[in-house]
Amino acid sequence: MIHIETIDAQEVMDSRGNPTVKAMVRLSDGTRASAIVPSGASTGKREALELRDGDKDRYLGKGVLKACANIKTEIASQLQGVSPFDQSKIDLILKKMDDTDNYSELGANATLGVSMAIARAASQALKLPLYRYLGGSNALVLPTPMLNIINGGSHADNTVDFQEYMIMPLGFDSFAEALRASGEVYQHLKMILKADGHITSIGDEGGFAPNLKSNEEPIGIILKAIEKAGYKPGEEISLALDVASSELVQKDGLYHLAGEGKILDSAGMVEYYENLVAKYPIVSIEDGLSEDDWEGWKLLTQKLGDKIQLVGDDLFVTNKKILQEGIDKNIANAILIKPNQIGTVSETMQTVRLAQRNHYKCIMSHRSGESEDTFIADFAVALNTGEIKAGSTARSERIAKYNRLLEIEREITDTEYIGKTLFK
Ligand code: 2PG
Ligand code: MG
Repeated sequence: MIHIETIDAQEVMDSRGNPTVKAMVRLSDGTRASAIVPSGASTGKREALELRDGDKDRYLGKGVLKACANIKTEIASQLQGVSPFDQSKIDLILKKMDDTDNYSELGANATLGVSMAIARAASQALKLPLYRYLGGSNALVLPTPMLNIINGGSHADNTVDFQEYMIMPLGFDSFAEALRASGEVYQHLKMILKADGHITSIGDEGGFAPNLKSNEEPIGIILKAIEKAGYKPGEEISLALDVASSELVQKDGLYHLAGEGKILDSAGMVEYYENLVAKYPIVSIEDGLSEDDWEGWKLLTQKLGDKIQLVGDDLFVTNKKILQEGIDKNIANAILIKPNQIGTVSETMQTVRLAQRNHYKCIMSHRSGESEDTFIADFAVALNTGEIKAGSTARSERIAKYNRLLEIEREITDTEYIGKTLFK
């Protein structure tokens, strides 16, 4: 029987130049695989803990040597000899090793790295693509991408309060066509910004980061870019926002839109969104209200829940218990899925299953600090999430995911791209 022989770890760099964990696994048949863990900037309070060394002499305190040491010693000793083909057992062992409910002893960067590396090694030992190993023969759906082409908030040093302005290429028959159209819009957006005298430097996720006068202005510019590229806004390409509004709340409990000098309460924010949705082809808003504002979320869901997708990211932090609370209280209708918010592959899958059983849409997601690792591309297909958020069509750590999806689309015979019916 093939078993896990060695587990190792190394501190490597992420796309923002911060250190992160790479976990390496070797199986008894000689198979080797590794995985690199991503890292967020606008993190939810209830996310699993990312263990950082705090030693200011190294990487300004952000080193991950402790997490790597946890992998090399405690985790390796518990998992050596175990079959790599029983992912839920492996992840349960990891969970039981940590007495806290957010991996604050081992670090979720340690547990997730190991969990992903073992899944990858297992798939390679069986000579199966990762999506097939994790998803079985029913893994067929190529996710519709949400491409973040204008960056603001804590992902860029500009005056735009909202974190992400995304395009969703819904009106296409394949992932490849959808990606091509998105790439064309991105290039036209660059030309428009340049012509209007804006800077075209980019933010953490590869989207442009111009200084604009309001949070509405980027929407108009993106619509122009869609048209210039020859596509119909709202038919072929729609818009999605990640407001990441937990970042906007200040001590007074109100939402401060500093870029346009507005201070709003929850009801004011909901009204703001109702106006935007009435005016523009917006199909999805993520974290429209803060993770602590569950009353506001109720109102938001009442007002817009049957019109557009309302995504909980900081709100649910990929946690099935918090998602269940949201389901019980009729809050949001979709969940962002970030494996490092919860700490293992199996727990991520449990949350997706709970969401899908309750007709909440799932969006597989990268973090703003990423790497060349493409696990989430395979994972999205494996779980038929139908949607993925992986940044713009620039910067290799973003493109790696899209290029992997192109590869998967060529590989699968009965592949489905369901953009046209996603919101019908
Ligand atoms: C988000 C993510 C990814 P971060 O808020 O959805 O786009 O950002 O990784 O910084 O939390
Ligand atoms: Mg978000």
